[in-house]
Formats: sequence, C-alpha cells, structure tokens
Amino acid sequence: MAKHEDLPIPVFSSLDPVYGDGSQLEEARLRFDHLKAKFLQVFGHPPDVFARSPGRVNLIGEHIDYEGYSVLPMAIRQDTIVAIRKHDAGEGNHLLKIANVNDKYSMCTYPADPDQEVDLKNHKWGHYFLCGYKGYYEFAKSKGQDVGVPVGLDVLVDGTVPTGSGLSSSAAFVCSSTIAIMAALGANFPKKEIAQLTCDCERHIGTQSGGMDQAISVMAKSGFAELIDFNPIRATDVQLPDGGTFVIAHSLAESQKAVTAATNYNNRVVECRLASIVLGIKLGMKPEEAIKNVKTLSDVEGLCLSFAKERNSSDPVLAVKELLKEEPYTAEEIEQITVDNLPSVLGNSPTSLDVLKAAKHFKLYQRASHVYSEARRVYAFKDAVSSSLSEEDKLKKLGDLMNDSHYSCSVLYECSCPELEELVKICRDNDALGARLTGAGWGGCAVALVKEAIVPQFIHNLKESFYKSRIERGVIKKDDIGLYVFASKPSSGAAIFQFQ
Ligand code: A2G
Repeated sequence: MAKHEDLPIPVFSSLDPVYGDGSQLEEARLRFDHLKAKFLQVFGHPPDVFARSPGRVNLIGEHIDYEGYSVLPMAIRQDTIVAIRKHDAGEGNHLLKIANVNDKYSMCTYPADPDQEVDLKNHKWGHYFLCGYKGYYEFAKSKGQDVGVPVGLDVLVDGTVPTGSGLSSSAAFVCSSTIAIMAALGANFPKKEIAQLTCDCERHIGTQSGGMDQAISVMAKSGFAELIDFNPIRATDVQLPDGGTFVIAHSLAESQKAVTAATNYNNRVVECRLASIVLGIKLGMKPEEAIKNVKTLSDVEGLCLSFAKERNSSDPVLAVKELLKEEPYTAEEIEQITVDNLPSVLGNSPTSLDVLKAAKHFKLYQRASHVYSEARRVYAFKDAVSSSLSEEDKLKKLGDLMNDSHYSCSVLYECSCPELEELVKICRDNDALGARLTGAGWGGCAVALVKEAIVPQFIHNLKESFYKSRIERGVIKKDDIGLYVFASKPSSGAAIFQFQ
C-alpha cells in the first residue's frame, strides 16, 4: 500500500469526508454556499474548484524545524478555503485577481506572470497567494512539465485561522493557494512533494522558515498528531492519550512574522547558522570548510556528540557550554573566528543582510542550547506517548516536557512576550498539566494540556482570569471569545473539492 505522504491530495465531491457530520458540516455547507455566491457576485462566473488547508498547533519542537530537527504538531479545524477559476486562453486581461470574503482585505491584483518578484518592501495579504503561484510554476518546470502559457485566475479566499496567532494562518493560505492553482491547472503531486514545494515557496515572503507548518497542513490525518521529519519530509502518526485534551488560547498579542522578520524570526535563523559555523570551527573544521558545508546545528551535532562522548556524556549541549561563551558575541568577535566577514559567511542573502543591519549582537550559546535540548524533548514526548506508562504518568510527563519547552523558548530563545507569559502562568495555575507558547512566538497562542474531565471548567477559568478584563477594555468582543480560546482535536489535512 502506498504511504500516506506518497498519495496525491484527495479530491472529494462532498464536504462530509473533511467536515464530518453534525454542526461542523452544517457550518461548512453555509461557508461554501456563501463562497460560491460571493464568487459569482465578484467575478460573474462560478468557481471551477476549491482547495482547503488547515492551520496547526505545534505541541512541541519550536524553532528547530529550520535546523533540520523533527517537530510534533497537529492540524486544527480552522482552515483556509480558496475558490478558483482559470480563465480560458485569450479571455480577460491576464491577471491574478485575489479577493477575500472578509472586507478587511481588499482585492489584490497581479499580472499572470510566475517570474514576477514579490514586493517585500510593500507587504500585502495577497502576496501569500503569489508565493504559491510562483512556487507551483517553479516546481512544475523543475519536473520538466509543460506549464503552457500562464492565464488569468479569479480567486476568492475564506480563512478561519486567526492571523498572527501562531496557528499558521500563513501556511494554511499558501498551501490552499498552491493546491487550488494545481487543481485549476489540472495537476496533482504526492503530498510530500507539495509539502516541500509549499515550504520552499513561502520563503518568497521573506521569512527563512522551516517546513513544519506546510508539512502538517498538507499531510495531517484526522485523529493523529504527526511527528514530522525533514530531509526528506516524512510524517509518522502519533496517537495522543485519550484522557488529555489540548486547549488553545490566544494571548491577544498579534505577531506579524513577515513584518518583524529581521529582528525576530530571521534573526534567530541567522544566530543558529552562526552558532553552527562557530561550533564547527571550534570542533576542528577549517573556517572555509565550515562556512561552505555547515548550514544548521544538526550538521554539527555529530561533532558535538563526539566531543561530549569523550567527556562521558551523550548531550550535545555540553559542547555548547564548553565551546561557546554565554555573553552575546559581537559581529567582530564572530568574524575573528570565521576569518571572513558576516555578509559573506551568510552568502549575502538579502534577508540575512537585513538581520545583520538590525542586530547589535548574537546570542549563540543560548540559541544553540535551546535547539539541541528542544530536539531531544520532541523524541522524549513521542517516546512517552508510546511508552507503557499509566495514562496519568504519561500525561504528567507530556505536560512536564511542554513546560520545559516553554522555559527554553522564553529564556534561551527569547521568543515569548509578557501576554504569553501571563497566559501560560494562568493555564498552569488552573491545573493544566503543561502549557507553552506555540508557533513562532512573540505573541499568538499558548497551548495547554488539560485532563479531559476538567476542560469546560479550565476554559471558564481562563475566560475569567485572562479574557474578562480584555473584553471590558474593548480588546475583543464578548461574542468572539470562542475564536480565542477553544479545545482542539487533531483534524485532517489539505483537500480539493470538486462538486458536480
Ligand atoms: O515558526 C513558524 O511557524 C514557522 N513557519 C515554522 O516553520 C517554525 O519555525 C515555527 C517555530 O517553531 C513559517 O514561517 C511559515
């Protein structure tokens, strides 16, 4: 039997396989009816096909995917649906018109040209669609496919993943866009190839992302979290223990990853890259060899392990502790070690140059310690899930690992914020077994592991302790509270809908 990740994106002629039965299905029907009606109203034609891709919550394994390490997310019910219609050859004016059901997002128009650059200095919501568009053409051409002359596309987007929430609204949008474009153009590829291509193409937005969000959005299975491995991308089902539920709660601090990349997300990617090169050199590599061959901390883990082994340890963090200094490095200090200037060490990539311009110093010790320890927590989490521990002990162990992960993100990786700290503390004070920030951080959501039996009380307590005062201050509306705090079961991955 073909492996899940080798299969193409499923094509359904009804909503049931994705939205199940009951209230979710009814809600989905209304959503699709509204999409169809609005599409007709905006473009004067019905759409050809729909694609949906979900958001995700990362349970553990933060900021390590771009370092080559496995992560453990699950898809959530909230998703993005893209309705699309391909123009006939010669029809219209060769434009990509991207509209949104939400009036907050005005229509974005681009030429139907896969070679255009994404204007990073002028961020627009439609740029995410453009990432998928460019990515599809780059990929199809690399496979030697005849892509024909690009034609115009009419597109209508409906997303329910809150933006800036750490639940990956961006990947849900990029993946559903790419899959909708493929479906409209009559192509389909194995899920693992789409996961890789969507990861590569989201980088057109200017973040040096790893591939977690796209991989889970494309490859998720209902009822399972997935251990995602990279190089090559692979997903392994993880069946979570019955007695625990993950509750997602928004800190209400919005994190705009694409806008703050130079000081936050891309900064950490650069710090990890520099940490890995410096470690490689300290562990015996020639500077030019390290600069050429070492891209991530996983590339030098073997050397760190040999170093640790000689000291009777199996922990790569030992090498970090002994070979890197705890105080932040200046650019000059690193250049003395690399014997080359930092722009050239980083390959003069424009997004890295932006980081260098914005950075005062580089915390190599802290970032590397986080990455190596977090990578181990992911496996400890997976092992605990499949261990013979009692359910009670299993849940406790998972909660402890989540708490350790949060501490590391907060203290070593410094990607938390005061609102997330407050929320995580409130979760723990209200009997969460563990709680941590999820996603890139600097705002967005926390995820808490809670015993099934206390979920309603837990959510009630969060509303009282965290959200009530914010409702009173007008930060959110009382009726919207369900959008900001909810329990989540693992949902299914991307799908195409082709109705008769
Ligand atoms: O931060 C974001 O969600 C990244 N995704 C993801 O790859 C991962 O690095 C995460 C932190 O663990 C994007 O940038 C699309």
